[in-house]
Amino acid sequence: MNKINVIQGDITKIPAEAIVNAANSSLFGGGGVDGAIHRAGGSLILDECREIRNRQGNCNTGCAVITGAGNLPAKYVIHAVGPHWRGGKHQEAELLKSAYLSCFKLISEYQITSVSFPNISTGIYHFPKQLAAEISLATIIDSLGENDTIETVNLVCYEKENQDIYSLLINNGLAKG
Ligand code: AR6
Repeated sequence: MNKINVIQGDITKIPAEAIVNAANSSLFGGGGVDGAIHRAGGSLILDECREIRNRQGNCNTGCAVITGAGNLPAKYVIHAVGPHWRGGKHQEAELLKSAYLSCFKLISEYQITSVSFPNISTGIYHFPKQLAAEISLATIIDSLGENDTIETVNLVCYEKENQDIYSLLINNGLAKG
């Protein structure tokens, strides 16, 4: 039985088989949750990101790659690149959905049983929080229906506002596709 948990906290402190990072295309780290994950995980993660870049170049917006998790309480980090919000007419919604779907492709491939997601794109990339939560929740619920291995999905909100948005959506069954 799949379970979605909405948790307020620091994603680097919550054990899960995979932790999703809100990365950028360079995969070289940055601020926000990306900075927190690289700081807590140690240099091994950046080394693997560098290898991936050498192999395949940038990770495009809407795509994701997977590395080990270094010192984090996890086995994998899935680095997903969400869109930078530029007013809403630049395929931001589709690209955010694609970032979550790319994570689920890797979750299936690596037969991952538990995963924690941050609120991708809603910080430094300024994606509106309500719309982002609707897209992520709908995409996650759809993906859970097509995935045999995943048992637990943690929606880890650093900000209480995001936690409240998710809780309301789940309680009211308002997730939109
Ligand atoms: N645990 C959980 N969530 C967190 C944490 C944490 N430790 N820290 C921040 N958040 P952001 P983006 C939340 O800015 O908008 C980086 O420089 C934060 O409150 O981390 O996708 C990358 O390298 C927000 O709700 O990611 C990119 O250049 C959410 O994580 C760029 O930022 C996402 O905020 C990506 O921007």
